[in-house]
Amino acid sequence: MGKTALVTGVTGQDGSYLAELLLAKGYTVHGIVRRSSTFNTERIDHIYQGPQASRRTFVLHHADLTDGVALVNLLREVRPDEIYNLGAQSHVRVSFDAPLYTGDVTGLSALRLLEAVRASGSGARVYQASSSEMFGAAPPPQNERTPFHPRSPYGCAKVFGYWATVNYREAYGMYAVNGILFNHESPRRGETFVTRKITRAVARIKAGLQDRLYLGNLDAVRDWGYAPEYVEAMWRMLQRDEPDDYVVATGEAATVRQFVETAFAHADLDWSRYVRYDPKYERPSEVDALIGDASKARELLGWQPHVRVAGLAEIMVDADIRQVADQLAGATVRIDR
Ligand code: NAP
Ligand code: G4F
Repeated sequence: MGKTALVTGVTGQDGSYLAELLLAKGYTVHGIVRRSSTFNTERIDHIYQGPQASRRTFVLHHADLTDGVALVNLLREVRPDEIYNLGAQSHVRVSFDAPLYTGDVTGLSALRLLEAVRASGSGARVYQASSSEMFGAAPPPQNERTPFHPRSPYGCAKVFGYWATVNYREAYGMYAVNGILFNHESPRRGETFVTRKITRAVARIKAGLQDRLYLGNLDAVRDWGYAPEYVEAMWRMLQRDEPDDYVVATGEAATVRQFVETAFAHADLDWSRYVRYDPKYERPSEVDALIGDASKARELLGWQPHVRVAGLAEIMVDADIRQVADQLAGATVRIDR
Protein backbone atom coordinates (compact mmCIF):
# COMPACT_ATOMS: atom_id res chain seq x y z
CA MET A 1 0.00 0.00 0.00
CA GLY A 2 1.29 3.45 -0.90
CA LYS A 3 1.35 6.25 1.65
CA THR A 4 -1.33 8.90 2.08
CA ALA A 5 -0.50 12.60 2.22
CA LEU A 6 -2.57 15.66 3.07
CA VAL A 7 -1.47 18.90 1.41
CA THR A 8 -2.77 22.31 2.47
CA GLY A 9 -2.24 24.99 -0.16
CA VAL A 10 -2.49 22.37 -2.91
CA THR A 11 -3.82 24.97 -5.39
CA GLY A 12 -0.69 27.12 -4.96
CA GLN A 13 2.62 27.01 -6.82
CA ASP A 14 4.34 24.56 -4.44
CA GLY A 15 1.23 22.54 -3.68
CA SER A 16 0.74 21.75 -7.35
CA TYR A 17 4.33 20.57 -7.87
CA LEU A 18 4.29 18.62 -4.60
CA ALA A 19 1.04 16.86 -5.52
CA GLU A 20 2.59 15.79 -8.84
CA LEU A 21 5.72 14.53 -7.07
CA LEU A 22 3.78 12.53 -4.47
CA LEU A 23 1.44 11.02 -7.07
CA ALA A 24 4.49 9.95 -9.11
CA LYS A 25 5.83 8.24 -5.97
CA GLY A 26 2.61 6.22 -5.58
CA TYR A 27 0.99 8.28 -2.80
CA THR A 28 -2.69 8.94 -2.47
CA VAL A 29 -2.86 12.73 -2.15
CA HIS A 30 -5.62 14.65 -0.38
CA GLY A 31 -5.64 18.41 -0.92
CA ILE A 32 -7.44 21.23 0.86
CA VAL A 33 -9.12 23.74 -1.41
CA ARG A 34 -10.75 26.84 -0.01
CA ARG A 35 -14.03 28.08 -1.36
CA SER A 36 -13.72 30.79 -3.99
CA SER A 37 -16.30 32.53 -6.18
CA THR A 38 -14.03 31.96 -9.17
CA PHE A 39 -12.10 28.82 -10.10
CA ASN A 40 -8.87 28.54 -8.10
CA THR A 41 -7.70 25.11 -9.27
CA GLU A 42 -5.92 26.17 -12.49
CA ARG A 43 -2.55 24.77 -11.32
CA ILE A 44 -3.96 21.31 -10.54
CA ASP A 45 -6.65 20.89 -13.20
CA HIS A 46 -4.33 18.64 -15.25
CA ILE A 47 -4.11 16.08 -12.40
CA TYR A 48 -7.69 16.42 -11.16
CA GLN A 49 -9.66 13.18 -10.88
CA GLY A 50 -13.43 13.71 -10.72
CA PRO A 51 -15.56 12.11 -7.99
CA GLN A 52 -16.75 9.53 -10.53
CA ALA A 53 -13.24 8.29 -11.36
CA SER A 54 -12.92 4.55 -10.63
CA ARG A 55 -9.82 4.69 -8.42
CA ARG A 56 -9.00 8.10 -7.04
CA THR A 57 -5.45 8.86 -5.89
CA PHE A 58 -5.94 12.65 -5.86
CA VAL A 59 -8.85 13.82 -3.75
CA LEU A 60 -9.82 17.43 -3.04
CA HIS A 61 -11.69 18.60 0.07
CA HIS A 62 -13.24 21.98 0.74
CA ALA A 63 -11.81 23.38 3.99
CA ASP A 64 -10.06 26.44 5.32
CA LEU A 65 -7.00 26.73 7.54
CA THR A 66 -8.89 29.08 9.84
CA ASP A 67 -11.45 26.34 10.62
CA GLY A 68 -9.82 24.15 13.26
CA VAL A 69 -12.80 21.80 13.66
CA ALA A 70 -12.87 21.10 9.92
CA LEU A 71 -9.16 20.25 10.12
CA VAL A 72 -9.75 17.75 12.94
CA ASN A 73 -12.64 16.12 11.03
CA LEU A 74 -10.57 15.95 7.85
CA LEU A 75 -7.64 14.33 9.63
CA ARG A 76 -9.97 11.75 11.18
CA GLU A 77 -11.38 10.97 7.74
CA VAL A 78 -8.15 10.95 5.71
CA ARG A 79 -5.73 9.43 8.28
CA PRO A 80 -2.64 10.71 6.44
CA ASP A 81 0.89 9.42 6.97
CA GLU A 82 2.32 12.82 6.02
CA ILE A 83 0.96 16.36 6.17
CA TYR A 84 2.46 19.23 4.21
CA ASN A 85 1.27 22.61 5.51
CA LEU A 86 1.82 24.90 2.51
CA GLY A 87 -1.34 27.01 2.83
CA ALA A 88 -0.73 30.68 3.67
CA GLN A 89 -1.38 34.30 2.82
CA SER A 90 2.07 34.23 1.24
CA HIS A 91 2.51 37.76 -0.14
CA VAL A 92 4.85 39.93 1.94
CA ARG A 93 3.63 43.32 0.64
CA VAL A 94 -0.02 42.31 1.14
CA SER A 95 0.77 41.30 4.74
CA PHE A 96 1.29 45.00 5.55
CA ASP A 97 -2.24 45.71 4.26
CA ALA A 98 -3.83 42.69 5.99
CA PRO A 99 -1.61 42.05 9.00
CA LEU A 100 -4.14 40.43 11.33
CA TYR A 101 -5.54 38.22 8.62
CA THR A 102 -1.98 37.18 7.69
CA GLY A 103 -1.19 36.50 11.35
CA ASP A 104 -4.24 34.25 11.54
CA VAL A 105 -3.89 32.33 8.26
CA THR A 106 -0.09 32.17 8.00
CA GLY A 107 0.85 32.02 11.68
CA LEU A 108 -1.95 30.76 13.92
CA SER A 109 -3.08 28.18 11.35
CA ALA A 110 0.22 26.33 11.70
CA LEU A 111 -0.62 25.88 15.39
CA ARG A 112 -4.23 25.03 14.54
CA LEU A 113 -3.06 22.24 12.28
CA LEU A 114 -0.57 20.87 14.83
CA GLU A 115 -3.29 20.89 17.47
CA ALA A 116 -5.69 19.20 15.04
CA VAL A 117 -3.09 16.45 14.57
CA ARG A 118 -3.01 15.97 18.34
CA ALA A 119 -6.79 16.18 18.77
CA SER A 120 -7.46 13.66 16.02
CA GLY A 121 -4.95 11.18 17.46
CA SER A 122 -3.10 11.19 14.15
CA GLY A 123 0.49 10.00 14.13
CA ALA A 124 1.17 11.85 10.88
CA ARG A 125 4.51 13.48 10.15
CA VAL A 126 4.14 17.24 9.62
CA TYR A 127 6.04 19.54 7.27
CA GLN A 128 5.72 23.28 8.03
CA ALA A 129 6.45 25.70 5.16
CA SER A 130 8.75 28.10 6.96
CA SER A 131 10.45 30.92 5.12
CA SER A 132 13.73 32.77 4.68
CA GLU A 133 11.61 35.87 5.28
CA MET A 134 11.99 34.98 9.00
CA PHE A 135 15.67 36.03 8.77
CA GLY A 136 14.65 39.49 7.57
CA ALA A 137 17.36 41.92 8.68
CA ALA A 138 19.88 39.23 9.76
CA PRO A 139 22.91 39.56 7.45
CA PRO A 140 23.61 36.81 4.88
CA PRO A 141 24.54 34.05 4.46
CA GLN A 142 21.68 32.67 6.56
CA ASN A 143 21.49 29.09 7.83
CA GLU A 144 19.66 27.07 10.52
CA ARG A 145 21.63 28.82 13.30
CA THR A 146 20.97 32.40 12.12
CA PRO A 147 18.75 34.37 14.55
CA PHE A 148 15.43 35.55 13.16
CA HIS A 149 14.69 39.26 12.66
CA PRO A 150 11.45 39.40 10.62
CA ARG A 151 10.61 42.61 8.77
CA SER A 152 6.94 42.10 7.89
CA PRO A 153 3.72 40.78 9.43
CA TYR A 154 4.20 37.79 7.10
CA GLY A 155 7.70 37.18 8.49
CA CYS A 156 6.42 37.49 12.07
CA ALA A 157 3.61 35.00 11.34
CA LYS A 158 6.10 32.52 9.86
CA VAL A 159 8.32 32.84 12.96
CA PHE A 160 5.28 31.92 15.07
CA GLY A 161 4.58 28.88 12.87
CA TYR A 162 8.24 27.87 13.04
CA TRP A 163 8.35 27.89 16.85
CA ALA A 164 4.96 26.20 17.18
CA THR A 165 6.37 23.36 15.06
CA VAL A 166 9.54 23.10 17.17
CA ASN A 167 7.45 23.24 20.34
CA TYR A 168 5.12 20.39 19.29
CA ARG A 169 8.18 18.32 18.45
CA GLU A 170 9.70 18.98 21.87
CA ALA A 171 6.51 18.89 23.95
CA TYR A 172 4.68 15.95 22.38
CA GLY A 173 7.42 14.08 20.54
CA MET A 174 5.66 14.84 17.27
CA TYR A 175 7.50 14.25 14.00
CA ALA A 176 7.29 17.88 12.85
CA VAL A 177 9.85 19.68 10.69
CA ASN A 178 10.46 23.16 9.34
CA GLY A 179 11.66 23.64 5.79
CA ILE A 180 13.18 27.13 5.73
CA LEU A 181 12.89 27.74 2.03
CA PHE A 182 14.44 30.68 0.23
CA ASN A 183 12.57 32.25 -2.70
CA HIS A 184 11.61 29.71 -5.34
CA GLU A 185 9.84 30.44 -8.56
CA SER A 186 8.46 28.81 -11.70
CA PRO A 187 6.03 29.43 -14.55
CA ARG A 188 3.34 28.69 -11.92
CA ARG A 189 4.45 31.52 -9.63
CA GLY A 190 1.68 33.95 -8.68
CA GLU A 191 1.61 36.92 -11.07
CA THR A 192 2.26 39.58 -8.41
CA PHE A 193 5.55 38.18 -7.07
CA VAL A 194 8.41 40.10 -8.62
CA THR A 195 9.93 37.39 -10.84
CA ARG A 196 6.65 36.42 -12.47
CA LYS A 197 5.55 40.06 -12.71
CA ILE A 198 8.75 40.69 -14.69
CA THR A 199 8.64 37.62 -16.97
CA ARG A 200 4.94 38.11 -17.70
CA ALA A 201 5.62 41.76 -18.60
CA VAL A 202 8.50 40.74 -20.90
CA ALA A 203 6.16 38.40 -22.80
CA ARG A 204 3.42 41.00 -23.05
CA ILE A 205 5.82 43.78 -24.11
CA LYS A 206 7.30 41.48 -26.77
CA ALA A 207 3.77 40.82 -28.07
CA GLY A 208 2.87 44.53 -28.07
CA LEU A 209 0.27 44.17 -25.27
CA GLN A 210 2.07 46.33 -22.69
CA ASP A 211 4.58 49.17 -22.88
CA ARG A 212 5.64 49.81 -19.27
CA LEU A 213 6.58 47.75 -16.21
CA TYR A 214 6.35 49.53 -12.85
CA LEU A 215 8.51 48.11 -10.06
CA GLY A 216 9.66 49.11 -6.58
CA ASN A 217 13.06 48.37 -5.03
CA LEU A 218 15.46 47.05 -7.69
CA ASP A 219 18.37 46.72 -5.22
CA ALA A 220 16.88 43.94 -3.09
CA VAL A 221 19.01 40.78 -3.16
CA ARG A 222 17.35 37.37 -3.29
CA ASP A 223 18.45 33.75 -3.64
CA TRP A 224 16.06 32.47 -6.31
CA GLY A 225 15.65 28.74 -6.97
CA TYR A 226 13.34 26.56 -9.05
CA ALA A 227 10.15 25.40 -7.27
CA PRO A 228 9.96 21.78 -8.62
CA GLU A 229 13.40 21.14 -7.10
CA TYR A 230 12.35 22.64 -3.75
CA VAL A 231 9.31 20.39 -3.27
CA GLU A 232 11.65 17.39 -3.57
CA ALA A 233 13.51 18.76 -0.51
CA MET A 234 10.21 18.98 1.42
CA TRP A 235 9.52 15.29 0.76
CA ARG A 236 13.07 14.27 1.72
CA MET A 237 12.72 16.04 5.09
CA LEU A 238 9.83 13.76 6.05
CA GLN A 239 11.69 10.56 5.07
CA ARG A 240 14.50 10.94 7.67
CA ASP A 241 14.54 8.84 10.85
CA GLU A 242 14.56 11.94 13.08
CA PRO A 243 12.67 15.23 12.58
CA ASP A 244 14.82 18.33 12.07
CA ASP A 245 14.79 21.77 10.40
CA TYR A 246 16.57 22.58 7.13
CA VAL A 247 17.44 25.62 5.02
CA VAL A 248 16.80 25.09 1.29
CA ALA A 249 18.51 27.56 -1.05
CA THR A 250 20.87 27.85 -4.02
CA GLY A 251 23.45 30.02 -2.24
CA GLU A 252 23.54 32.29 -5.31
CA ALA A 253 22.62 35.96 -4.97
CA ALA A 254 21.04 38.30 -7.53
CA THR A 255 19.39 41.70 -7.32
CA VAL A 256 15.93 42.37 -8.69
CA ARG A 257 17.70 44.56 -11.27
CA GLN A 258 19.83 41.63 -12.44
CA PHE A 259 16.73 39.45 -12.78
CA VAL A 260 15.11 42.23 -14.86
CA GLU A 261 18.18 42.52 -17.11
CA THR A 262 18.39 38.76 -17.71
CA ALA A 263 14.67 38.37 -18.40
CA PHE A 264 14.47 41.29 -20.86
CA ALA A 265 17.74 40.31 -22.59
CA HIS A 266 16.41 36.77 -23.14
CA ALA A 267 13.64 38.31 -25.26
CA ASP A 268 16.09 40.72 -27.02
CA LEU A 269 14.63 43.72 -25.20
CA ASP A 270 16.46 46.66 -23.57
CA TRP A 271 14.92 46.77 -20.08
CA SER A 272 15.73 50.45 -19.47
CA ARG A 273 13.25 51.46 -22.19
CA TYR A 274 10.34 49.82 -20.38
CA VAL A 275 10.95 49.64 -16.62
CA ARG A 276 9.82 52.54 -14.41
CA TYR A 277 9.89 53.10 -10.64
CA ASP A 278 6.70 53.31 -8.59
CA PRO A 279 7.08 53.84 -4.81
CA LYS A 280 3.76 52.05 -4.40
CA TYR A 281 5.69 48.76 -4.62
CA GLU A 282 8.10 49.62 -1.80
CA ARG A 283 7.50 47.98 1.60
CA PRO A 284 7.32 49.87 4.93
CA SER A 285 10.33 47.79 6.01
CA GLU A 286 12.33 45.88 3.41
CA VAL A 287 14.40 42.71 3.58
CA ASP A 288 17.59 43.81 1.84
CA ALA A 289 19.43 40.54 1.28
CA LEU A 290 18.59 36.85 1.58
CA ILE A 291 21.30 34.37 0.58
CA GLY A 292 20.99 30.85 1.95
CA ASP A 293 23.57 28.37 3.14
CA ALA A 294 21.97 24.97 2.47
CA SER A 295 24.96 22.80 3.47
CA LYS A 296 22.89 20.87 6.03
CA ALA A 297 20.28 19.90 3.41
CA ARG A 298 23.06 18.93 1.02
CA GLU A 299 24.79 16.73 3.61
CA LEU A 300 21.81 15.12 5.37
CA LEU A 301 19.13 15.10 2.67
CA GLY A 302 21.45 14.68 -0.32
CA TRP A 303 19.57 17.60 -1.86
CA GLN A 304 21.08 20.12 -4.22
CA PRO A 305 19.69 22.61 -6.72
CA HIS A 306 20.46 22.45 -10.43
CA VAL A 307 18.60 25.46 -11.89
CA ARG A 308 20.31 28.81 -11.16
CA VAL A 309 18.85 32.29 -11.41
CA ALA A 310 19.71 33.00 -15.08
CA GLY A 311 18.29 29.67 -16.23
CA LEU A 312 15.24 30.23 -14.05
CA ALA A 313 14.53 33.63 -15.64
CA GLU A 314 14.79 32.02 -19.09
CA ILE A 315 12.43 29.13 -18.20
CA MET A 316 9.88 31.65 -16.92
CA VAL A 317 10.16 34.06 -19.88
CA ASP A 318 9.80 31.19 -22.37
CA ALA A 319 6.72 29.89 -20.55
CA ASP A 320 5.10 33.34 -20.44
CA ILE A 321 5.81 33.89 -24.14
CA ARG A 322 4.06 30.58 -24.89
CA GLN A 323 1.14 31.56 -22.67
CA VAL A 324 0.69 34.96 -24.38
CA ALA A 325 0.90 33.28 -27.81
CA ASP A 326 -1.88 30.85 -26.72
CA GLN A 327 -4.00 33.77 -25.54
CA LEU A 328 -3.54 35.66 -28.79
CA ALA A 329 -4.37 32.55 -30.82
CA GLY A 330 -7.56 32.13 -28.80
CA ALA A 331 -6.34 28.73 -27.66
CA THR A 332 -7.01 27.30 -24.23
CA VAL A 333 -4.28 28.72 -22.03
CA ARG A 334 -2.53 25.91 -20.24
CA ILE A 335 -0.47 26.31 -17.11
CA ASP A 336 3.06 25.45 -18.13
CA ARG A 337 4.32 22.13 -16.85
P1 NAP B 1 1.03 30.37 -3.02
O1 NAP B 1 1.24 30.04 -4.46
O2 NAP B 1 0.63 31.74 -2.63
O3 NAP B 1 -0.04 29.31 -2.45
C1 NAP B 1 -0.64 29.51 -1.19
C2 NAP B 1 -1.71 28.45 -1.02
O4 NAP B 1 -2.37 28.65 0.24
C3 NAP B 1 -2.82 28.49 -2.08
O5 NAP B 1 -3.22 27.17 -2.37
C4 NAP B 1 -3.93 29.23 -1.35
O6 NAP B 1 -5.21 28.98 -1.88
C5 NAP B 1 -3.78 28.62 0.02
N1 NAP B 1 -4.47 29.36 1.08
C6 NAP B 1 -4.42 30.68 1.34
N2 NAP B 1 -5.21 30.99 2.37
C7 NAP B 1 -5.78 29.84 2.79
C8 NAP B 1 -6.72 29.50 3.80
N3 NAP B 1 -7.24 30.43 4.62
N4 NAP B 1 -7.09 28.21 3.94
C9 NAP B 1 -6.60 27.26 3.11
N5 NAP B 1 -5.71 27.51 2.13
C10 NAP B 1 -5.32 28.79 1.97
O7 NAP B 1 2.36 30.02 -2.19
P2 NAP B 1 3.62 29.11 -2.60
O8 NAP B 1 4.62 29.97 -3.29
O9 NAP B 1 3.15 27.88 -3.24
O10 NAP B 1 4.22 28.80 -1.16
C11 NAP B 1 3.80 27.65 -0.41
C12 NAP B 1 4.11 27.89 1.05
O11 NAP B 1 5.51 28.07 1.23
C13 NAP B 1 3.45 29.11 1.67
O12 NAP B 1 3.18 28.83 3.02
C14 NAP B 1 4.54 30.18 1.60
O13 NAP B 1 4.34 31.15 2.59
C15 NAP B 1 5.76 29.34 1.84
N6 NAP B 1 7.01 29.81 1.24
C16 NAP B 1 7.07 30.12 -0.08
C17 NAP B 1 8.27 30.51 -0.64
C18 NAP B 1 8.38 30.84 -2.11
O14 NAP B 1 9.40 31.45 -2.49
N7 NAP B 1 7.45 30.42 -2.95
C19 NAP B 1 9.43 30.57 0.16
C20 NAP B 1 9.34 30.23 1.51
C21 NAP B 1 8.12 29.83 2.05
P3 NAP B 1 -5.76 29.82 -3.18
O15 NAP B 1 -5.14 29.16 -4.38
O16 NAP B 1 -7.22 29.65 -3.08
O17 NAP B 1 -5.29 31.24 -3.01
O1 G4F C 1 8.77 38.50 -5.20
P1 G4F C 1 8.58 39.14 -3.88
O2 G4F C 1 7.23 39.71 -3.59
O3 G4F C 1 9.03 38.05 -2.81
P2 G4F C 1 9.46 38.17 -1.28
O4 G4F C 1 8.96 39.40 -0.63
O5 G4F C 1 10.93 37.92 -1.21
O6 G4F C 1 8.65 36.94 -0.64
C1 G4F C 1 8.62 35.68 -1.29
O7 G4F C 1 9.71 34.91 -0.81
C2 G4F C 1 9.64 34.56 0.59
C3 G4F C 1 10.90 33.75 0.92
O8 G4F C 1 11.94 34.63 1.24
C4 G4F C 1 8.38 33.77 0.82
F1 G4F C 1 8.32 33.35 2.12
C5 G4F C 1 7.18 34.62 0.47
O9 G4F C 1 5.99 33.82 0.64
C6 G4F C 1 7.28 35.02 -1.00
O10 G4F C 1 7.16 33.85 -1.78
O11 G4F C 1 9.64 40.33 -3.70
C7 G4F C 1 11.03 40.12 -3.87
C8 G4F C 1 11.75 41.47 -3.83
C9 G4F C 1 11.38 42.32 -2.61
O12 G4F C 1 12.55 42.87 -2.07
C10 G4F C 1 10.52 43.43 -3.19
O13 G4F C 1 10.60 44.67 -2.47
O14 G4F C 1 11.36 42.22 -4.97
C11 G4F C 1 11.12 43.55 -4.57
N1 G4F C 1 10.22 44.19 -5.56
C12 G4F C 1 10.56 45.27 -6.31
N2 G4F C 1 9.50 45.62 -7.06
C13 G4F C 1 8.95 43.83 -5.81
C14 G4F C 1 8.49 44.74 -6.78
N3 G4F C 1 8.18 42.84 -5.34
C15 G4F C 1 6.92 42.70 -5.85
N4 G4F C 1 6.14 41.68 -5.41
N5 G4F C 1 6.42 43.59 -6.78
C16 G4F C 1 7.18 44.63 -7.27
O15 G4F C 1 6.70 45.41 -8.12
